[in-house]
Amino acid sequence: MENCILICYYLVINTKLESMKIFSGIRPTGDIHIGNYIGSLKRWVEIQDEEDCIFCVVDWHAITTPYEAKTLQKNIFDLATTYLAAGIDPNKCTYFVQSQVKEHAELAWLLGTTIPVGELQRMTQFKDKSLKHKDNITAGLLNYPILMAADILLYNAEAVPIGKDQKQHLELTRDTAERFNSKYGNTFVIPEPIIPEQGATIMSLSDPEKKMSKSDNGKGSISLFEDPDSIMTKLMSATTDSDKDIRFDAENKKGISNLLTIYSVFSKKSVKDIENEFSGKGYGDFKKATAELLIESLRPIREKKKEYEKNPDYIWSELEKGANKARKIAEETMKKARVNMGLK
Ligand code: AQP
Repeated sequence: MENCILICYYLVINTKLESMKIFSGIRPTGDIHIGNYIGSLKRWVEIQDEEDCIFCVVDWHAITTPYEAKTLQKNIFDLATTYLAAGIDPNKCTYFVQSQVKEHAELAWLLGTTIPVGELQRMTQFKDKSLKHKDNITAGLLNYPILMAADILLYNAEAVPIGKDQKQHLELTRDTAERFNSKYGNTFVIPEPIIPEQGATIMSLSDPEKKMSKSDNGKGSISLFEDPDSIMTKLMSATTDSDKDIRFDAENKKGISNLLTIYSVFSKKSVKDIENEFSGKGYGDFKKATAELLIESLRPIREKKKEYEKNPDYIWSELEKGANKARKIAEETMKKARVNMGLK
């Protein structure tokens, strides 16, 4: 019995010692889509048991593109509720809203003094979003990756679960930390990206050349809370090709390959098995089956969200507790960064 207690104690301690520090966040810019879910949130839920995770609603990032001040708090609440509905457990991780921990802004300022403007101007997301929001190319949009670097480095994160579209920003975070450490002395941990093997970029259903995106919430994107009829309509009208084979070919059959990826992630079946299952069947059958699978897979998340929405006090109080926990870590890192830079 005593031995058993000792072994259990050893396992708990050892698991804790070996757990990795993880940070990740999503912008509260509207209902998240299945791409955000597959690229990040789903992975967060899977790793929260083993790793030391910090999951954030990154509201300061949301204001870098045009938004409505009147609906921002609602979007923050919706995203915080979505995290829990998808399976994030605030007892297993730290869960909070970015703007409640002011150290994110302070560190972003300090890091900004070390990053050449050219590096920021080269970011693909800056270029894409500048084209999309031609009348609103702000310094905030340019500086987005500095704030993202601060988010990650404040918590000594060793790994960051992201979709492929954020890989370049993570590389900039790594370069920033390395440059800072070599100039001012060892201060920051160098983080690694965690990019899903499957679904690193879910493409738009209407234009499989483009990634699925929240701001493109028309026919191309499926929200986690999309109603079943709409899921069916969007899937049935998804852009495919003139061929007949249900076969994965990311180069020549982007639309069908995207649907195969989605089907595979939600069914947990391999792409090969799905190809065999649908061999000889038409695109219409496969699209209908994908829609039905999505409707059933998203149903529990939709139902849980409705339950959580009835209890906003719980959501806000968990976020506040999380912010208090996050602030303690952030303050420690800031002290080190300030001193190393010669500030008080
Ligand atoms: N299409 C995608 N496939 C896989 N992963 C994706 N992510 C975004 N789009 C896809 C991942 O989702 C996480 C949260 O993204 P975000 O909201 O913080 O920022 P984003 O990349 O700008 O997402 P959107 O959907 O394109 O939003 P909008 O339209 O508001 O800009 C990140 O890990 C991202 O990689």
